[in-house]
Amino acid sequence: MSKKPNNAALIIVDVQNDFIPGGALAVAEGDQVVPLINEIQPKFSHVIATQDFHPKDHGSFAANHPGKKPGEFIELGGLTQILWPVHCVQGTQGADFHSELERKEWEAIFQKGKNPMVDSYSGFFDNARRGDTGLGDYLKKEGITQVYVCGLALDYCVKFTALDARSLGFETHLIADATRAVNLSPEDGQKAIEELRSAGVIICDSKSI
Ligand code: VGL
Ligand code: ZN
Repeated sequence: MSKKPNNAALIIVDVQNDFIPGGALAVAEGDQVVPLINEIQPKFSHVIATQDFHPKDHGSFAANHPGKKPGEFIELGGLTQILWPVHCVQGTQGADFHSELERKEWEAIFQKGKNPMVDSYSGFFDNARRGDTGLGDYLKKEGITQVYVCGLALDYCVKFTALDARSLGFETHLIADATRAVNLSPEDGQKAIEELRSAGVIICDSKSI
């Protein structure tokens, strides 16, 4: 298929070493999205990435709450927060993008999760919807009206990025085979797809791009 029009953007969510098998918050088969994403990048005139980029004192890390373990819940800044292993700490190799992920087409990287008091799954806003990364304004300024979302992890950052894109009025596509889920519960990935479909997100796969 030929190149997408200028009003379409690919958003690559958090394809970082800590989300790849062997990483601190490994997503099963997370590495398998890399060749698919590399294959479709040249089809887009706009390719944008997000990067989970936490300070080491981030409140979502179980290690910063004595006696707590990953998977337990706390209250953080008034929101219920699930605790994660330490991951994607600024300046560490775990926060770097997968080494085989092609980056030459990227025009911007939006970092998130920098405020220690609030987690940020979406590439647009933090979980309290107060902090704004600037991604929405950027897309609008570039005249983008359609976004295609892929990357890691389907049941967290990919899902919330796609839901926010939809709520901001973008025609939003999920490239389902170019994502993988954390699946803390076994059905979380499938539930995320159903939730996205109900919100008006179009589910597609990389071969149809
Ligand atoms: C993510 C959990 C914590 C993700 C980031 O990229 O999906 N999940 N931080
Ligand atoms: Zn994170």
